[in-house]
Amino acid sequence: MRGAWWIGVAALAMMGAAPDDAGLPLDQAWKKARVDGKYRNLLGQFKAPEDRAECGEFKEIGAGPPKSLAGRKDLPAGAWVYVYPYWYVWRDVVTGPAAKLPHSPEQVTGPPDTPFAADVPTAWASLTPDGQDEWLVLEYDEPVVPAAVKIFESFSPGAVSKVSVFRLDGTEAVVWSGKDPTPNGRGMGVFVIPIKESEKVTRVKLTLSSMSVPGWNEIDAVGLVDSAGKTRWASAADASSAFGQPDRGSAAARAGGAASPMITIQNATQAAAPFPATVTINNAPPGISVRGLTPAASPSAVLEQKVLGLEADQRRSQREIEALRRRLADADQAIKDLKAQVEELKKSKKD
Ligand SMILES: [Ca+2]
Repeated sequence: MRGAWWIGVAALAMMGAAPDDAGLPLDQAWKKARVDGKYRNLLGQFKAPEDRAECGEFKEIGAGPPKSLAGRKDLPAGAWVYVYPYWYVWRDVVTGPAAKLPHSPEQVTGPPDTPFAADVPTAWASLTPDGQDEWLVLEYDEPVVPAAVKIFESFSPGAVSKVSVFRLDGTEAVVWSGKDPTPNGRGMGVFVIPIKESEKVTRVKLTLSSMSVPGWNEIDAVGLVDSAGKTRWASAADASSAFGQPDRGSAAARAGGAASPMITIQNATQAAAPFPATVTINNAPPGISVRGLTPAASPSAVLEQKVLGLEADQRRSQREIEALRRRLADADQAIKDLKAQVEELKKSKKD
């Protein structure tokens, strides 16, 4: 009996491992579908095992969709790659180093590089400060079992309302939702979300309640911490909208954003009160200059941004005053205590 049972298990294991049935392990399939980094920003993943008859184990067809999926209305436009049993649809064909436009989602790739709270071009900013709620999707080169997500919020923080990860079969799992604890008054902060997830993931999606947290809720970087504690940085990113790029992003962004006021980078920096205007330029990546970025600001948008910056500055000063008051009170008490001790000593000497 025992022998027969073992033979049965071995037969099942062989069937499971046979490439004919299961295809590649999903992390290998993901890398194969990316074709050595040629494609980035996955827009969708569709199961079509029957297409192996035509495509084999792997095929790049460029613009899709394939015949098997023709007629479906939910298919994104992009580059289609088949790795049995899935079609992967990519937004980007990488032909060289990615251009990092100021405030674009690509500014969230790589480690954080915005050293202080300010509206600077090294972080992602949405098209409008509060015109709509926003999303940001980060993609990582290496599929990992995640232990945490670290969100570097660099301006008007506190708007993240939901975080989800995408597993390698394309399914999305919400790992956190609620009120972002990053203090809005502090100007910047790092929001760390521990994750319990047993499957490997390659993408992270943030949802931001931008409408309910005033100002541009800017994100500088999003780290994906693996189960060994190593932090990975995104290699590609996409967002619902981007500052200075009214033509990209969702239909809602285009409809709602086109009429919204824009401000130039220079004005935005002046509005972020405590930092001098030169900060933006000094900290911008090489090659980025202020010239030709965005149309001139409307005066009301500049003033609005200036008020936000001054309000944040005022809150910071208020906290510093409160801290100084507490230190003064502590010092007063310490002096009183010491005086009392001196009196005690004098008294005991006399006695
Ligand atoms: Ca906002």
